[in-house]
Amino acid sequence: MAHQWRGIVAEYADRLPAHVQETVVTLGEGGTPLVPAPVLSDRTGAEVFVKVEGMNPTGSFKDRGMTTAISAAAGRGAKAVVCASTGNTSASAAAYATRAGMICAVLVPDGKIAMGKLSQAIAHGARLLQVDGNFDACLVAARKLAEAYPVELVNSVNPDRIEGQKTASFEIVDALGDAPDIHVLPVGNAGNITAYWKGFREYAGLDAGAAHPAVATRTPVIWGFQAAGAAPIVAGYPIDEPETIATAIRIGNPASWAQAEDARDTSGGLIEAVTDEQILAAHRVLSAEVGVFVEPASAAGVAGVLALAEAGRVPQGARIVITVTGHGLKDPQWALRTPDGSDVQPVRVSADVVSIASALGLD
Ligand code: AN7
Repeated sequence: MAHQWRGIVAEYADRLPAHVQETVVTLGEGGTPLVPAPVLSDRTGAEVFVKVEGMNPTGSFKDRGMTTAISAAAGRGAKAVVCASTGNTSASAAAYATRAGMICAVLVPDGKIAMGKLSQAIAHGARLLQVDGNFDACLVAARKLAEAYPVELVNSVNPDRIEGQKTASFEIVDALGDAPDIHVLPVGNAGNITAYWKGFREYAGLDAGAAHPAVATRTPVIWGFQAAGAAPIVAGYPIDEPETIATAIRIGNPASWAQAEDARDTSGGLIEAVTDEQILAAHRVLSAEVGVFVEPASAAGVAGVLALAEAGRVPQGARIVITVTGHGLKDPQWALRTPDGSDVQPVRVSADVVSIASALGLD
């Protein structure tokens, strides 16, 4: 049999802590495609790739951190885990906890998570509670629950999550031969930007990577993008009532705020905001022109790069990797709406070839 990708814990064993490797709980996460995006290169004057994290087992990047967090919990003999979630963390936690034979409790903001994610958490047997409050309130409650009761917290404030998620940076460097000039990603609770920065630094022989031969000669500049209605890091203060159609990043008080600022400042990067309109326009470019279907939050990075390109702020010829974080099937309704907000209606035809050819304009 040809070599099959074994999941990030086995593939990057030498770069991950020993305690996540004793009882490995994996669904084969990682090894996701790094896809050249010539359409985005043309529009920006840069050389653009997208790292398609929707290709993970539950359809988002969260699986990288969940294999490590659940493996560590399993190694300690944990029986139950809890997370707060805008959707993807709950889908991933539910799948990995089920795999490990653990109970998984998830706290989600009432009515504000995409249907695909809700159905995943339920399908995988999570004890799902819709909380009367937003994500930030859910996270406060999840933390308190984990402090007072025998359940482990698997949000990205759990350092094992960051360890797993940093492997996306390793894969990018392994694929390109060195770090890109600029790495771009959406920012919500800010765990992923923290993890990418850690991974890029370690692969460049910095921090914990000093014990290993350096794989990259440099670290990239980090660009993060928040949704305009949920952009606390851009504003400089928490947003009490965050609002955006990109429900995955509808977060007003990110847990890893300071780490995100460190990634931005140490890398010489930026964290800026994109509007819902810019997010939906980028979503359409990705699906209709690049061939990659993502959920709205995942388009925030592309929206940001396109906005900066229009403003003449993208360095020409730079190699840019944009992480698109979650699959379009999580939240598919956005594809069925035209830019002016009306519903897309499929064309109906009778089952004869002449009508079909005529409807296709082939006659
Ligand atoms: C598709 O699932 O916070 O900045 O609870 O689902 O690491 O939070 C999801 C976040 C980007 C932001 N893209 O990442 C959750 C949750 C997608 C996401 C983010 C999320 P972070």
